[in-house]
Amino acid sequence: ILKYIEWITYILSTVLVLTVPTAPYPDQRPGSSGLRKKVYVFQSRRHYLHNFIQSIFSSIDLRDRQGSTMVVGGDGRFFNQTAIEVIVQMAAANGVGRLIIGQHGIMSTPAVSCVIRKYKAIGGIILTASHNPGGPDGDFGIKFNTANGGPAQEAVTNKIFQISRTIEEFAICPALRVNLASLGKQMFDLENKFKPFTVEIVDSVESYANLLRNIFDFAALKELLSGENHIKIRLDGMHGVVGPYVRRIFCEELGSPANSAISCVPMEDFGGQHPDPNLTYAADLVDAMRDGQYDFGAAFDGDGDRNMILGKHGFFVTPSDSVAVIADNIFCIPYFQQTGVRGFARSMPTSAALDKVAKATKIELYETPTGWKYFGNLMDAGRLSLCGEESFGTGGDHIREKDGIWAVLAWLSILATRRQSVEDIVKDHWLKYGRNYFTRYDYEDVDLDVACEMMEDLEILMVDKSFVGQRFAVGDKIYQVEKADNFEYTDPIHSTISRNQGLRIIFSDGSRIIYRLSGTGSGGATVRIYIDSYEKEHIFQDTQVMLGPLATISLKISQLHNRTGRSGPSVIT
Ligand code: VG1
Ligand code: CO
Repeated sequence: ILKYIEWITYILSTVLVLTVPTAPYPDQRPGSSGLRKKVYVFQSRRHYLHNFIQSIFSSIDLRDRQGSTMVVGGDGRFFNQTAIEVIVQMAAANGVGRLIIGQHGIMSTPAVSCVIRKYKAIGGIILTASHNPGGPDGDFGIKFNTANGGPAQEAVTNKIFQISRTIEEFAICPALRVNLASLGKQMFDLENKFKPFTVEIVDSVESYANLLRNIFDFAALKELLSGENHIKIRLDGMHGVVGPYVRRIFCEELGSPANSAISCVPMEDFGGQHPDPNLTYAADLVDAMRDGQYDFGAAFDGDGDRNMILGKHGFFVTPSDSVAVIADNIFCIPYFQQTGVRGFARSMPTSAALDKVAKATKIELYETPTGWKYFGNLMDAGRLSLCGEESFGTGGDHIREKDGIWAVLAWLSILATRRQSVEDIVKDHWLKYGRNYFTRYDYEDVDLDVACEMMEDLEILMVDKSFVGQRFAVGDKIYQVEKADNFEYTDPIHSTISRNQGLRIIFSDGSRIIYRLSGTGSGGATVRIYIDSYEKEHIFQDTQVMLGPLATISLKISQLHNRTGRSGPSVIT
């Protein structure tokens, strides 16, 4: 009888591992950074989430997976908790030994990158659709990062996609319940397993804040934000994941007043807004800055990897300029004084402002396709220290993701050292290097077939021999095509080739028009047109006025308005 009771207790306390049959979906291809779909897709399609999570686990060799550590976090959007509960149950059933999860399932994308590296995890899963809106009618998304802390490389995402197309079953421990609220370890005995499965709930901010303390001079920043001649800042969390990070780091630690942190309570639907830091979606911040009350402003996206930098009166720093200014002032950041500067990089559509600094400082510059994953290899190989994208992403090699809070601390470090306004620093930069005017037009929710057809037609037109040399005139401005191609990148470390990364038209004065389809949308297509032009002399003009002729040419060449029936872009950045 005793033996029997012992056996019954064992069965009751151990968690059952089940294998559940499922059918594949054809549309689980990860985009620029993870899989993004409408929330209802995850809710209404049977096992849609399970299939994708199983595909992630199956993409990892069993030997690497068994007993391994993985990290899980999310930006707090609707469906975050539900997804994490499923991921925990599936991680246990798939042999993962330990999961490290941010308290309440909250952890920013840069913090996940930091924690993966710190705990030498084999990877991490981030529940976010980044800057896409959230809530029951919004988007949900799943990013997968690998052992270096960065977004999975194409080889990995391709493998995940292949598995998802043929998946027949998934493994799960349906009875396993985890408490996401209480910090500390929770252990579970699984049937047929020797080692217990451990879940560790960690403070979402701590490890990340520790890392930043070793990068920046917090004493100097504290003086800047709360010392005698302190400046006034306004940081807009846009109800995304950065709220707790902003409050802990800027308010509690660096002494900025509590009311400098705006919209810093994470919300499941981001207050109904797009958590996207640009002049359109962060217009409230721009308005609040206008009267000159604040010296510095910044906004972040849903998962905390993007940033927008503003100076007094809402002076806007383009992301392309931002990374160039940081590069030019890089030794205001103690971390780089210690590590030295190994290289700079920017995504192809990002303006060449950074190239000018690289040339002047004789530091290597890399031009990569869009998406942070391309920077990771260069950093791992010790060839890259600082990089940025025009899409409001900036970061260094302290982690393998772009990092919104880091970018703000980098700017504040420059302000603390130079004691000049943001506007003066940027204008000095233009005086020194000339100015790269930049704008991006986004046409959201375009019919996918129309968008693809436009890209195909454009490519046919552009590769025709007669295209090079052709002249386009608007008013008294004449641009002559010097080069036209479909951007292709050979990774300098692994020699892997990424094709089809954007159609480029480069004119004889160096101006560019670039067409790309977004890889982060959740339905339809988003057409992006990037336009930039360099000016040595006329550096204080209005961007839209300066780039107006090129914009007109870009629409003329692509026939975008005729094809889509649109009369203008949904968003201009
Ligand atoms: C966009 C941006 C790209 C960025 C990516 C992920 O991709 O253009 O620069 O790296 O989003 O950022 P696409 O394919 O839509 O142009 V995030 O903050 O959405 O993870
Ligand atoms: Co993001």
